[in-house]
Amino acid sequence: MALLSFERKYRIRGGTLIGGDMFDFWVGPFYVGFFGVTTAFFAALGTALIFYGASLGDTWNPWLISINPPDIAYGLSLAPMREGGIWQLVTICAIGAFCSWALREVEICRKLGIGLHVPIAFGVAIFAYVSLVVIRPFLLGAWGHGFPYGIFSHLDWVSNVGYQYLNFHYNPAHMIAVTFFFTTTMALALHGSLVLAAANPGPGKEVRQPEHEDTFFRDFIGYSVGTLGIHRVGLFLALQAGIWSAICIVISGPFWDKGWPEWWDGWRNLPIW
Ligand code: BCL
Ligand code: BCL
Ligand code: BPH
Repeated sequence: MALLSFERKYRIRGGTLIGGDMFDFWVGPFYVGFFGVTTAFFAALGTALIFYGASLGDTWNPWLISINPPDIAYGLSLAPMREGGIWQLVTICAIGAFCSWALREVEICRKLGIGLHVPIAFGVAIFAYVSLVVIRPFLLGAWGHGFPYGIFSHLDWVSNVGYQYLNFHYNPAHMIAVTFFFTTTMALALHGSLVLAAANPGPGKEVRQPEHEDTFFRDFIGYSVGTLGIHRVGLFLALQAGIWSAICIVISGPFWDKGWPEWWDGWRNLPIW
C-alpha cells in the first residue's frame, strides 16, 4: 500500500494540530501523531480499569462483567473507586480515547488536504455517547443515570429506562431516530447494489458507467440523486439518526418524566377527531 505514488508526497511532516513534529511519523501503515499516543494512553488505561473492576466483581464471564455507575445518592460527586468511581474514570478515559481518535482523524485529513467530513461524522457518534453518560446524568443530577459498561447489563439498562416511560416507542424523537436508521440502511442497500450492478454486468461485458446508474433510477422512479448526491444523502441520513437518538434520550427525564404515550394526549384530544 505504501507504494502509492502520491504517498511519498504526503508522508511528510506538517499538518499537526499541536506539538509541532512530536510523534509526527508512521509505524508501518499507521500514522501515530500526538493524538495516536493519547488514544493509546486512554484506551489502555480505560481497558485496564475495566479489568480491575472485573477482578473486584464475582465473575470473569465476559457477557456478565459489568462496571456500574455510582448509586443515585452520590449525585454529581466523585464516588469511591469500588462504588462507581471506576465507572467514572472509565467514562473519562472513554471520552479521552474517542476525542483523541477524532483528532487523529483530523490530523490525517490535514496531511491529505481533504475535508473534515469523517471526524465531524464521528463527532456525532461521540455526541450520542456523551449525551448518554454526561449530558443526561448531569441534567438529572446524578452520574447514576449513566449506563453500565457490560455486554448484558447495558441491555438491561436500555430496557429498564425504556419501560420507565411506559412505551418508549411513543417518544417522538425516538420515532424520528428509528426512521432515520431504517432509511439509512435502505439507502445503502440501494447504493451498494446499484454500484455492484454497474461494475458486474455479466461475464465478458464491459463495466457500465455512472450514466447507467443514473439512468436506472430515472427509468425506475423518475429521478436520480446522482453519484455525488447519494453520498450527501447517505451522510445526512446517518448523522440525523445519531442526532435524533441523542435528542430522544436527553429529553427522557430532563424534559418529560411521564410515560411517552401521555405526550400524545393533547394531540389525541384535539376537538377535530
Ligand atoms: Mg450497545 C449491542 C457495544 C452503547 C443498545 N452494543 C451491542 C454490541 C456491542 C455494543 C457489545 C454490538 C454493537 C455494534 O455492533 O455496533 N454499545 C456498545 C458500545 C457502546 C454502546 C461500545 C458505547 O456507547 C460506548 N448500546 C449503547 C447504548 C444503547 C445500546 C447505551 C443505545 C445505542 N447495544 C444496544 C442494543 C444492542 C447493543 C439494544 C444489541 O442488541 C447489541 C448486542 O448484541 O448486545 C449484546 C455497531 C458497531 C460496529 C459493528 C463496530 C464494531 C464494534 C464492536 C463490536 C464493539 C465491541 C465493544 C466491546 C465488547 C466493548 C469493550 C471495549 C474494550 C474494553 C476495549
Ligand atoms: Mg430504542 C435508544 C432504536 C425499541 C428504549 N433506540 C435507541 C437508539 C435507536 C433505537 C434510535 C440507539 C442508537 C444510538 O443511539 O446510536 N429502539 C430502536 C428500535 C427499536 C427500539 C429500532 C425497535 O423496537 C424496532 N427502545 C426500544 C424499546 C425500548 C427502547 C421500545 C426498550 C424497552 N431506546 C431505548 C432507550 C434508548 C434507546 C432507553 C437509548 O438510550 C438509545 C439512544 O437514543 O441513545 C442515544 C448512537 C450510538 C452510540 C451511543 C455509540 C457510540 C460509540 C462510541 C462513540 C464509540 C465506541 C467505540 C468502542 C468502545 C471501540 C471498541 C473497540 C474497537 C472495536 C477495537
Ligand atoms: O474509526 C472509526 O470508524 C472506522 C470511527 C468510528 C465511527 C466513525 C469513525 O470515523 C463514524 C463516522 C461513526 N463511528 C459513526 C457512527 C454512527 C452515527 C453517527 C452511529 C450509529 C455509530 N457510529 C455507532 C457505533 C456503535 C454502536 C451503535 O454501539 C459502536 C460500538 C461504534 N460506533 C464503534 C466505533 C468504533 C469501531 C470506531 C467508530 N465507531 C471508533 C474507535 C475508537 O474510538 O477507538 C479509540 C478507542 C478505543 C480503541 C477503545 C477505548 C476503550 C475505553 C477507554 C474503554 C471502554 C469504555 C466503553 C464505554 C465500554 C462499553 C462496554 C459496552 C459493552 C457497552
